[in-house]
Amino acid sequence: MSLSPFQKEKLEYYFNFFDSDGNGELEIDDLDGFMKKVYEFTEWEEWSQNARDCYEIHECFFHTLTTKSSKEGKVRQHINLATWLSMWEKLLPGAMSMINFPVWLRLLPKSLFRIIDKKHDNVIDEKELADFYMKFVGIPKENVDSLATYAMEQMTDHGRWPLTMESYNQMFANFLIGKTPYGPGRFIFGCFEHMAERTEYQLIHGLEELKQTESELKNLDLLQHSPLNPSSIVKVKFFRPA
Ligand SMILES: [Ca+2]
Ligand SMILES: [Ca+2]
Repeated sequence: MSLSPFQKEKLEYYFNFFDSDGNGELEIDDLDGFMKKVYEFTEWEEWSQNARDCYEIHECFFHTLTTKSSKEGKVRQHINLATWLSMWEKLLPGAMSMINFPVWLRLLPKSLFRIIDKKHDNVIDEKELADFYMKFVGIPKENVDSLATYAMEQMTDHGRWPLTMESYNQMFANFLIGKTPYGPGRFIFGCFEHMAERTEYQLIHGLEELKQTESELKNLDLLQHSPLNPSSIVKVKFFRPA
């Protein structure tokens, strides 16, 4: 399966998200730098249960990543972007939700949810999301508030479906699986709005892309809520007229 340009952009961001030393490769040495960022953001003590859980999940992620990418019996110690993308080309086909991914990947959004949910009330609110966008993703302060407001509207259908662990997982699956820049999963890291603007008009001109987007959103909708309930987290307003 080939990745769409938007998927490549998202997955490249996700690669850099873990490449804490910025050397263009993922390796076990990135773990400490990544965890340092987590400790600074969450203010967790290193010995706390939250910190240890997060460390274990990401240690397993880095180890499995290198093992999975081994070639001809040789374990790769360093994963470059091309290897990372080809891993996703194998993992993504047929996946519709996080449950379709191996455990070592399924734990990542759960861990990220715990990182963002600073108040530990099992729901991500707008302030927490804004804080994450600004301090962890590095989105400029002047853009963060309006972005977080819009992101929360889109991810919760204007507050109807709070951003719990369950719905966050579905957003994260849409982040990984969504081929077009119109699903709510683009707000996981909040830094892809330029793609939505750039391709806004292509959507209505490209029937194939429209069908693709519709089917992605339909999948998400079916997973999110009962098919009997017409209320959907995904609104038609993604399809803006030219
Ligand atoms: Ca690195
Ligand atoms: Ca919270």
